[in-house]
Amino acid sequence: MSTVRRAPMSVLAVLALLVSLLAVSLTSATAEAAPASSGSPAYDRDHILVGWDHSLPQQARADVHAREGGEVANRLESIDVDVVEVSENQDPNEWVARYQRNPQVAFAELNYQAQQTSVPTDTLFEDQWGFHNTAQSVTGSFVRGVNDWDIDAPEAWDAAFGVGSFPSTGGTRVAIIDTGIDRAHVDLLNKTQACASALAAIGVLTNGTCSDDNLHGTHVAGTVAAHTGNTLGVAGTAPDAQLAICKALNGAGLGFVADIAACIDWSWKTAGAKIISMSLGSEKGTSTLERAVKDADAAGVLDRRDAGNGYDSAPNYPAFYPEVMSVASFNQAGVISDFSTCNSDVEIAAPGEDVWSTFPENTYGVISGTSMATPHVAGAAALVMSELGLDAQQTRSKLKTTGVSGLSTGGRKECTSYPALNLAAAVGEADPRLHRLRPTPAPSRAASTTSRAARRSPAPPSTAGPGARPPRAPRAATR
Ligand SMILES: [Ca+2]
Ligand SMILES: [Ca+2]
Repeated sequence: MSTVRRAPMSVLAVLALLVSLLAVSLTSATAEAAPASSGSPAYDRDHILVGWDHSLPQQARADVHAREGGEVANRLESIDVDVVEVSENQDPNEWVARYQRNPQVAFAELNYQAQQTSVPTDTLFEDQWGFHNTAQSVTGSFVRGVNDWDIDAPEAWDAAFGVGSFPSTGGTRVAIIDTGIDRAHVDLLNKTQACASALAAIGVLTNGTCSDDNLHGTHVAGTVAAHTGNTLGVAGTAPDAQLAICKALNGAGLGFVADIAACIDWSWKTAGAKIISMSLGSEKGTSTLERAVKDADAAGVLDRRDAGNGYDSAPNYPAFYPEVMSVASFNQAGVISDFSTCNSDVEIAAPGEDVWSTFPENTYGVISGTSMATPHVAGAAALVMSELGLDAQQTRSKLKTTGVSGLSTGGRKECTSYPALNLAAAVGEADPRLHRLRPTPAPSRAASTTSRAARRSPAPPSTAGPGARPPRAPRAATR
């Protein structure tokens, strides 16, 4: 598969134009900016903007300025707006109010600061439509995307970390119960703070060993917390999150309830995780699993679990327990995935089709499944917890209430239009108006030296634990 993609020239041109406009507006501003307060963007303390009706004569404008004591620093003639200097130590908000009261003034407003939303430098970011969807063509995908069906990750990262900053430590600890992890993957290096496995079917844990002999767990881990902005590979939903990995599924993607329960217990008791991400499931509910998730819940740990790849509405455990937040999958066209289980238990939907993330041995690959949606929600929960200081239940509620409506059910009667995860809304993006200023990203995609194992698809492992229904497979790599 080619590693070089066509970059539409029109998009590139638009990008360059927007970036240069924004750069000019920022670098030419020597004025001091007032810091953004909650919900309000930063603005220029030294100037306000005063707009006129085109018909108002110059002399009348000058009279208004004379009356208000304003000096014109610059005239934006084509749009009839004056940039007016605010006297030293005076509040531009008061100046705006004063000018607004003058009937000859069409409008007066603060000179807000705009900034470019930072798009991380990761070479495969353009394929990560779930973070930022511009209807780009995604390598390995046949789905035609629809603009902005994504979780608005760049906006969220800006709000959380500041523009251009992607810290790789300091975040919430997320446990992943799966097939393990390639800890040495360059995009996951030093991310794993605790590691164990339980594979003997009897719930006995071995500490310090959690290597991934499948690929599923490594892929999930990358979606949660891959190093971001490191000019390499993929970005992670919560770049600063730390991982606790418990391997309860073997190389074939299968595991037993006793081992999964032991891992749940380990995740919060020993590994100190605040969030548990489980991309596994069984159609059989068991009291053992139920007790394990209830205990974790009582300890304030948030369980994320995919709703299953059942193509139907049958309950899937442990997702179906009320303590566990279950996650459905949607695609880059804003449609609930055909493989996603839909039932009354689903609380939120997240990107789950054609998801690019880390594969073992420093490679990357694209796979689909509710397994891929879950780590988006787990990562989002991690970011919300650390940024807003919320507990598990508050985080769960925040993710749901800030979800975006309008997902298509794709005509499936068993599905409803679940809220679509929106990371920016969940962490409280500073200024939603920046959406409109956001340049279309066309990150330079120089031939990557990183091996890009496009669709490395070995026999797809079962998503699931015991008794799982093998996924129907309209697409090859559904899991
Ligand atoms: Ca977006
Ligand atoms: Ca990366």
